[in-house]
This record gives sequence, structure tokens and C-alpha cells, in this order.
Amino acid sequence: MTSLDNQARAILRKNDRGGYTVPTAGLYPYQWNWDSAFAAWGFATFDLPRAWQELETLMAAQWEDGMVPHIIFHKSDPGYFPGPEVWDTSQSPATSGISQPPVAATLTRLIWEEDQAFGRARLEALYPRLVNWHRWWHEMRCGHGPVAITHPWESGRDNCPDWDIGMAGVDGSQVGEYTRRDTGHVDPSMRPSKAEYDRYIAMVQFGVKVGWDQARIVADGPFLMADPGITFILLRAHEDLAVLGRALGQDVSEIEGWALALRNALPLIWNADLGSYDAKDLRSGRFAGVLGSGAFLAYLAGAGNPELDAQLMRVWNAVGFGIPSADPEAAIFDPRRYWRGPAWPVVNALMAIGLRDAGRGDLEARLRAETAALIERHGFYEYFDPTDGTPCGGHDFTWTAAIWLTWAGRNLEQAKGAA
Ligand code: 9WN
Repeated sequence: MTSLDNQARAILRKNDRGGYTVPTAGLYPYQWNWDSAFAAWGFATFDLPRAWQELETLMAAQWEDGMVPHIIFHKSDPGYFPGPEVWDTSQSPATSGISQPPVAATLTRLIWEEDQAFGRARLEALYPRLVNWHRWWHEMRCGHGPVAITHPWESGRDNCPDWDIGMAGVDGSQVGEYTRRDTGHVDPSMRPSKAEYDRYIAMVQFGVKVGWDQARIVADGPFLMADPGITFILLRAHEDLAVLGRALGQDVSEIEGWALALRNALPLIWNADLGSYDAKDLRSGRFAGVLGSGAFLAYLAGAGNPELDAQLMRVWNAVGFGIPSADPEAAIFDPRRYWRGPAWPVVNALMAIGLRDAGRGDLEARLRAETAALIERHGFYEYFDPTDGTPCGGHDFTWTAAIWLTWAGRNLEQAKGAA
């Protein structure tokens, strides 16, 4: 075990608030949905019971309709805005009113594969909750075919350029006064702008106004865009959930039906002019026209193709440190601003699973080496500038530590010795 392994474990322990993990102290003081699933994967490398517990606290916050919210506000903390009183969802524990990328089934499968001897009872308890959540995605978010998001935060890739055309139609001028907390924790030039934040809050206020009625939000809300990233993540997760269901002796035909419907919808998010999968504004039918990490998550769902391969190599070779979240040769590229260019270890890890499964072990190894080098040189930061490796955002970050333990740093010493 390396000292970085020890540091990564210590970060997971330090960010543990008793059954759930915060992404990083200060900037993100609550339980976030996909962060928590990655934390569970990280814990699984050294504490399997704690890994299951992380998934259990996440899924325990499931709404009656099946949604698993993007933030669970276990204990109020003035360090984050917008907090529980702004979301006002009347849930207990308090939660936000949107979801986040459903990586949980995929990571549960990986954890289960490490713990088949003792994990069965815990998997049996989680499984119906996962199925209900996937049904919620199918029924509430897949009415147009691909996965629709009702708020950029639902995508997990908050202010990536994919959402610009949808955001342009959101009126943020009436949200009133508020105080942001994020810019007190990290350099404001790395975070979304005030105009973007006003619109984020306007979307939350719409949800509150309609009592978080998801059908109304989809039908009349200020923002509705097809997200290639979640589409691929959910497609992969459906398939992993079906594997788990079969292992438990369950009938998985409903899940297989959701997966088939989603796969059949992929042509709807292929933008031939761009030569890539692309986000689409579902109100106007217009493509976003931007290439980014959402498209490259296609590999996770076995949906790559030669044109996408060429795009991947072009954007990757244009930078030196991981796969950028936006096209480095496009005008919108901003290498240090949240999701508008930086490389995110956690997204690299998802793409790596896909590249490996696509038989591109060479690319997986390259991505792994680049991600490991960033962490070795700079530590467990939230994300990195892909042009020079500068560390950005929050420090001692849970999901970066988890990715180190599960993938980027796993067996690194042995791999180096063998090279
Ligand atoms: C809003 C916690 C989360 C991640 C998201 C990331 C960022 C929140 C924010 O932090 O989003 O959900 O306030 O910026 O974009 O992917 O889950 O790490």
C-alpha cells in the first residue's frame, strides 16, 4: 500500500459524517447522490460494510415516486447555498427536488462482485429501491426518448456548455437577493457566473411553485434538455441492474425493456453536423452543437463508433492531462472553469470502464496513467486544468480519493514495477 492509498482512505474517513460521506468539507457539506455512490465504491476497497452503508443512506432518502434526490440535507449547514429552506421539498430528511446521474446500480454491481459471500442480504434490500429509481427515470425523464434533465445540476456536469442554449431561455431576473457560499470557498473564476446562478435559482423556485410536481416541471418548467451523459450512464446502469436482478433470481424483463427503449433513442441525440452525440433543447428541438464529456460517456454504454473515436482522440491529444469536459478547440473552452473544459477524475474513471469494455485497453491505460499522475503530483483535488494539470476546486475530495483507490492508483506500484 502506498502513502497515497493511506491518504485516500483517510480522506474517505475524514469526510464520513456517520453513515454518509460529504464530497468535501466546507464547499459541499451534505450527501450528494453520485458522489456518494463513488464513495461507496472507494470504501469497498477496504471496508465493505461501510460501502453498503453509504448506498443504504443514499437510497433511504428515496421519494415515494421513486426519485433519489441529488442532495440529502441530513443536518442544516449555513456553508452551502441553496440549502434545504430554498428547495423546500417537504421531505424528511430534507432533500433537493431533482436527481443526479444514476451511477449507483453500476457501482453497486462492482461492490457486489467484491462481496458476494456476505453482501447478498444488503443487495436484496437495495435492489427494489434501485429498480424503483430506474422506473422513475424511465417514466418521468424518458418521455422524449433520451434522458431529459430539468435542471443543469441534474446532469452532474452543472455548467458545461451543453446547457447554454437551454439556459438562455431561463429568466433569472426575478429571483431576488441571495448570498452565494461557493465563491467563499474556492476561486470565483473557477465557479459558475452570477447570471448562471440566477437561472439555477429560478429553476428551483419554479419547482417550489408547483410543489415539486415532476410531470408539471417536465411539461412547463423553464428548462428541459436531453442529456447524452445521463442517457449513457442510465443505459449502462439498466444493464448492470439487470445483472444484479438475475443474480437474485428476479424477473428482469421490465429493466431489459427500459434499456432497449433507451438504446433505440440514441439516434435522436446523434448530431450528424457535429459528428458526435450532442445535448438537445427539448423545447425547441435544437442541438447544443458542442462536443464534450457527455458524448464520450457513450463508451460506457457500448455506443461508441469510429466517428466518435476520431473526435475523442482529437480533443484528448489537444491537451495533456486527461479527457477535457469541453472541446479544447472550441471558442467556449475554459480550462479551469467548472465543467467548461477541466478534466474530472471521476468522469475519466467512467469513460475508462467503457474504453476497457470496448476492447481499448491501450486507451484505458493511458487515461489511467494521466489521471494517476495528476493526483500524484497535486493531491486529491476536485478537478484539474487539462492543459497544464493545475489542480482546481475543492481539496481532499471524496470522489477523487475513491477513484484513486478503485482505479487510478489501484495496483499502481505493481504496474510500475512491471513496466
Ligand atoms: C450542485 C458535489 C457536486 C457534484 C456535481 C458538481 C457540483 C453542486 C454545486 O458538486 O455541483 O449540485 O454546488 O456546484 O457539479 O457534479 O455532484 O461534488
